[in-house]
Amino acid sequence: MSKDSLIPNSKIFFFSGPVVKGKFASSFLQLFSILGLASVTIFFVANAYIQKALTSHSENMPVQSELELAQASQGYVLQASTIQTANPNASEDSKRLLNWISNLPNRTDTRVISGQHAGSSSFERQYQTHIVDLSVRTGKYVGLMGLDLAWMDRNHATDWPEALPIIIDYWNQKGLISISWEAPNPAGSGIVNMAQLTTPGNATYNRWMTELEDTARKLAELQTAGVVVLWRPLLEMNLSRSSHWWCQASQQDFVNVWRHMFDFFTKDKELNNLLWVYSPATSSSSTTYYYPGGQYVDIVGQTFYIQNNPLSGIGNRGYNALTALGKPYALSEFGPGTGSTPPAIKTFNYQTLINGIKEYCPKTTYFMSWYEERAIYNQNNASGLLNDSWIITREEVDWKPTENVIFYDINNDSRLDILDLTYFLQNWGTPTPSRLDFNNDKIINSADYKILVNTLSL
Ligand SMILES: [Ca+2]
Ligand SMILES: [Ca+2]
Repeated sequence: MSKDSLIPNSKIFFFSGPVVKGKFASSFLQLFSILGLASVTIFFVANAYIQKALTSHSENMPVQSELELAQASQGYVLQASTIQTANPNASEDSKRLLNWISNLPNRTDTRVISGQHAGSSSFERQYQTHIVDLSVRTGKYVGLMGLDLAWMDRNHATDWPEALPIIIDYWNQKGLISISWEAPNPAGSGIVNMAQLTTPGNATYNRWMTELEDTARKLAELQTAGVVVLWRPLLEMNLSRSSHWWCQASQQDFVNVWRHMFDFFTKDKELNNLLWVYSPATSSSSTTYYYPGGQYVDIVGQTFYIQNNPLSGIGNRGYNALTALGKPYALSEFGPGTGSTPPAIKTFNYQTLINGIKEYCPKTTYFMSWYEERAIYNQNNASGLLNDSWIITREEVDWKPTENVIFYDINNDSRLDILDLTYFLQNWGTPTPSRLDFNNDKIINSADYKILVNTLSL
């Protein structure tokens, strides 16, 4: 390549030159001023890659072999900056939604999805109070609606048909969907021998498989409707034995049951619309003990009830250990009060939650407020919470981009910004076929760089 053709464009990192203009320049300058040292790091990394590109690549890259051209038809070369779903066959929407969620902590605002659980039984009534009435009061719908399949099982035949159209409509209005599953006891009652759930040839196994079949059917109905689900099964597995029948199993038995469900749903049932949420209860020691592995989990979270102490102390009670797993993190079940005792109505200031997230757990990508007394609707300052600049409401859920954005969005977070330019430079020289070859001339060079820069400055 011609060095002269690239060097002038690299002036973008010095805030001069004609390529820095319009919205991109504005957002870049904003990022630079806010992120400070982080942007300086990007500057050095980017320049290092420019220098590497200048010295190690030429305009005259080899012509593609027939084999490589055949591979091109299989899709783009994946970039290191793309977060992979645990299920390799996850739908494109599932993959893009996970990347969007993963990148939320990179933002300066609109970075925490607001969530409200709407219960399980009598779902329609609970949806009306917790979600709709809340929107009437605040002018905002929460970005994420939650429910639990408990009380929607085979013994409660009317609840699921009642919930299904509400879920689909919420999704079609840009809302995200979280479904927990406090599964019925496959042993009927009492202690369950967890090893039996993955070993055919016993009555407990047979009942468990019947429950999995029934649940898979419901999730398949959502897949048919195009709904991606944040799927949160076997939650709070580190609580005391009396809390849920799957609690305090042996580590290996629990991991086996999780992986068995994962394989059954993704391989046998081809449910490619699930993002798998690992969600223990708050603990200073055991939040990662039952982690089934990065190949079986997309998002990590925890149940957190704050009592009178707004999120301080969460670092050593789950946040540090869970975020270290390298997955997006969530307050996947949140509420004021203790686990067993909810607060009185209208005694908790809900703005405390987002203020606590900013101070103590800023990597939080979403929260899911629990229902009834703990719900946003039943406590104070719902408007203060939902109008905070960090909060994402349903109107602000923007994971689904236009075709043009998809084409240039290298890190798949549905935004065109400095991160894409950084990743482009980091991946300079990627063998074609590559999505970095924007002009489709089988070479990744300064021409593609110019196209990206011009796109970002539109
Ligand atoms: Ca992007
Ligand atoms: Ca090219």
